[in-house]
Amino acid sequence: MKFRTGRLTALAAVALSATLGLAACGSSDDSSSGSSGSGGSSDATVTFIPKNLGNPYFDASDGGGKKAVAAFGGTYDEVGPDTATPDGQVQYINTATQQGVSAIVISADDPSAPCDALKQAMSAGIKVVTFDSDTSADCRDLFVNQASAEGIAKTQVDLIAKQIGGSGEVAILSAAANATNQNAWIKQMKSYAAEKYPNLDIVDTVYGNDDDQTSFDKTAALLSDHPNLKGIISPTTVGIAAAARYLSTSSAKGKVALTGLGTPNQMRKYVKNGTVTSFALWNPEDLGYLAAYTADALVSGEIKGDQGDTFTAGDLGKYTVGADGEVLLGDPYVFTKSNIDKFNF
Ligand code: RAM
Repeated sequence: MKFRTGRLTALAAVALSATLGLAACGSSDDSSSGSSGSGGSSDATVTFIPKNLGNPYFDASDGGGKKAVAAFGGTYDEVGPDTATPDGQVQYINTATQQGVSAIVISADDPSAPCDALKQAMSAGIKVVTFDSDTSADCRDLFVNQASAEGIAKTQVDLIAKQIGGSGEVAILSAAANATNQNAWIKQMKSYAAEKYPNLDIVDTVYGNDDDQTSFDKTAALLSDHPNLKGIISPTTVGIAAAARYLSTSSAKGKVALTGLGTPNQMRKYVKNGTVTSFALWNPEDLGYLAAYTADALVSGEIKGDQGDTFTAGDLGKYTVGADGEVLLGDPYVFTKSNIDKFNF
């Protein structure tokens, strides 16, 4: 997979400086006049809209986007809601459309709530790229997918199965109930678990809304509602960090296993103190970087977005548009005590 630690360090520095440069909330306008990278149109204005601001995952992914936009010489902006609610992104899409940006790059909180606004943007000539969490296919030009849903699901179920010896009660602590990405992964996790681990029962799915406190409270409720619980899968970076924080000071530490999708920087201390054995993720910086270059390839006319179209995404190299307008980043990566210190995002 495209997961190069050398580049990670540089990207982490960019992500950090992007984060530090952000206003507490709202917009981080930044015009760049860097040198032209491979395949770039050089003057695209690209607005990133994350599911929510203040989520370290999107600080990292949008930081990767900012680096890409600087490399091809465009103008980067990031705006978005504070909470991941279904229609919270609509006003930011409308503003970007009024501003006449070249492209909107969005991780959607809901598959359909932002659709009317995105369709208006597209009819105004704006290229729309979803990344991380897709909309319905008719509301965007392309979707930059971090990894296949099957791969993400299988990785997490195999991790929890290994940690609990293949049998027992497991619960899922997800993000928002409408999140396209988590819902696709949960569906695949349930069918894969039923087939591969007949003695592993997924007994509950709860939603922390990608909010730290809600996710923390939902973890406490899961433990009291299911006294025989052996494991939790949290396929969201906010959820797994909050669940780890709860477990780390509770009597369930070391007894109830926890895995899912997390960032190494948020999870490091819980891996080191024995609350968590292993978890997974892709490189969110690479994901944002690829999404920005995908937008630029559409804006410049290098690609139309048809299946089989190819383009170069700066340092990441060449990509091909697959079926259903998808561009795939790579495979999930598993973090453990023995490799976590190699990563900084
Ligand atoms: C959270 C968000 C994001 C998801 C990651 C794994 O940060 O829900 O959409 O991809 O977790």
